[in-house]
Amino acid sequence: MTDRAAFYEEIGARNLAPLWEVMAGLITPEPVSACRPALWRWDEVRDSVMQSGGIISAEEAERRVLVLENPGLRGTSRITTSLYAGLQLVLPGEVAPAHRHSQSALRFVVEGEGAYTAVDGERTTMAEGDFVITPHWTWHDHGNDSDRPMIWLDGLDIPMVQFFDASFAERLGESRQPLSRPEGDSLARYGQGLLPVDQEPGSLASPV
Ligand code: 1HN
Repeated sequence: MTDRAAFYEEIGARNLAPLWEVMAGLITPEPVSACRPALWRWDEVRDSVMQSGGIISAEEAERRVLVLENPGLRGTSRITTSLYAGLQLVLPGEVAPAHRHSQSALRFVVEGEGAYTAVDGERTTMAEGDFVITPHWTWHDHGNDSDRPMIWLDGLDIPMVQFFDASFAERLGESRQPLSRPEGDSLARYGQGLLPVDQEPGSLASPV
């Protein structure tokens, strides 16, 4: 064994490592990413998402989602180094039970009409093209009382929250959260882009 190898072994036992062996890989002249360009074709993806409906229920899965996993990041549930994305299916009559977590979510409705998501005590009925935000630590559940499947794209900041070891979550223990506001309340209150004069900020997240 060379002097260096012996030294590395010795300091390794003290949880020390020589920077000079790894420095060029740490501080690169240009950004280095394991993330690869990838394309998901809707006809293939839709076929797989619909098949998942016969494999598991939304209730059992908690969230029946096929994760869009970057080919350079397989096994990490990431579409990019910093972002999670997946396609979620809620079939007619199904409920995805209420929970909340430190991660924030956004959703783009891709297919369907008439399913709802409930966020923080308010239900929103969704249709293709809608954009819904679910701020961190807000209770949320989804249900489909329509007669058509609904599919949407979920985007979450899971890798960023993981990076800071800040992931925590809670299940409500009931499928649907209690509703405290009528549908449309958020739009009526904040949809003009102005806050009511007496508004007390309840959290750092947008109330919309
Ligand atoms: C989540 O809460 C949803 O609420 C979707 O619809 C995808 C992926 C990982 C962790 C939580 C949802 C999720 C998720």
